[in-house]
Amino acid sequence: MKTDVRIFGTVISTYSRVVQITCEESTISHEIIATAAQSPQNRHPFGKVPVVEVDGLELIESVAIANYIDNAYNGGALQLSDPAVRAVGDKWVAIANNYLFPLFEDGLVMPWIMHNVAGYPLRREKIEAALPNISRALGFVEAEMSVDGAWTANGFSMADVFLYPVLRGLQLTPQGEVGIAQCDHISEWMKNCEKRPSIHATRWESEP
Ligand SMILES: N[C@@H](CCC(=O)N[C@@H](CS)C(=O)NCC(=O)O)C(=O)O
Repeated sequence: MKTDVRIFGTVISTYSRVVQITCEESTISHEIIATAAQSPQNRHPFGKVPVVEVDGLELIESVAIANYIDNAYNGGALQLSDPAVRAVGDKWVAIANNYLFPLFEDGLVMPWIMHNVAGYPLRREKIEAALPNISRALGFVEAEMSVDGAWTANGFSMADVFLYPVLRGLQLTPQGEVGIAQCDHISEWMKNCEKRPSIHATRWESEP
């Protein structure tokens, strides 16, 4: 039988997982066709992954991809309907994509991947330089969650779909694990997300 969604991206990738979680939530089939961002096969005009094929469309940018799949196959259930509540969710998706992901990826996730997977020396100076900003970012998220639950007060939504893989990638690094363990609200939210079948079904191979 034909797979509904073809994800051209790296197998262990934050944004491939965003698409995978959305497919699981929408109960449609999906597969990853392993494609490195820098490979000549990658069709993304800005050299990012994933590129997604669905319904004869070729889509890029995870917000557009996830919203399309949710709208076409899930009745838009991951996008909150009340405009004010939706604005809060959209704010958190934007925070995840514009601030948290670049900070975590550049400062901790990639240095550890380059070290553990590609065998390069660990770039300790890069990690040391990034840690204060990463701590500040985690502190901000933790404080927001402790006041009003931030995005979590509104049930599982697109904000969770984006924030979970971004924070999970960080948590899989030694310093990220320690940082998140110090944040009670973030830790509890992550544990709750992990009970969700879509999160469980899309675990990375590298996850314990
Ligand atoms: N704005 C893009 C970001 C995608 C992105 O940054 N993907 C990462 C992998 S998770 C990537 O392509 N990294 C390789 C690179 O930046 O060279 C989206 O939302 O899809």
